[in-house]
Amino acid sequence: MKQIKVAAQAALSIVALVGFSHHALAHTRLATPIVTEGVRVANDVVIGHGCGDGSYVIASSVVFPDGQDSTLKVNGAVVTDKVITDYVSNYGNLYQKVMDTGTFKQEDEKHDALSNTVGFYVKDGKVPAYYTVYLPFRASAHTFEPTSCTASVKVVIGIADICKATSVSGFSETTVNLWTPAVGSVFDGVGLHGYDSPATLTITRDLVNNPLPEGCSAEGDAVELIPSKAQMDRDMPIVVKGKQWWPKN
Ligand SMILES: [Cu+2]
Repeated sequence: MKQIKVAAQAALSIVALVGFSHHALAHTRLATPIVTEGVRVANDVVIGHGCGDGSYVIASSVVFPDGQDSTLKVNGAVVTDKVITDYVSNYGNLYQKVMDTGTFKQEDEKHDALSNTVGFYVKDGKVPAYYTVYLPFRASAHTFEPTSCTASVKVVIGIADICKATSVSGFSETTVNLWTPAVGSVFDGVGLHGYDSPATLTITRDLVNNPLPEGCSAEGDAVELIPSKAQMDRDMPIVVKGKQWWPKN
């Protein structure tokens, strides 16, 4: 009997260890990270855990590449003489927040000067660190340019899960989880455990209805779209009624 008790205690302490190590938990990713072109998808940002000290997630900020000054990569190499619409003919304003104020009481989309949605934020929440949260949004159908060799497009997303609203200098494992591409913005999170580990949405070509044209390689081109430093610095902050709430100034 005594031996069983010891074993049970050991098991309990393993559970406790795992529980306190957020590295054992999932990073913030999309519920449906791979979709097919031409299909509109109800998707979610899935927040996997709170901050390093077990503190609550109180807000989250999401940025999609606007396709204006975003970095384009084709088969891993940066391309500067093309634009995203050479590959995805309808790129722009494809993402809409699905309203859901059950967990975070306040939310809004972020729009660029042309009213295109470039991201969204949620705030006024109090999510226990061990909870998983879904932030619903809709990704409209992406249409691949039929004359291009595009086989897939990976859209790189910038996300910040905020546990304490601080200034940039206050970013740490206990105040924010940054799931952003390292593009040199103040949201890179150098040294934090989500460094350069962004969530992505990959769209694959519908090879039945939109086969690769002649002259393409058998596997086609893998395209990647990454938000620019300028866009990250401009669009990651949470601004409510003209006033920046995060990061604090
Ligand atoms: Cu993590």
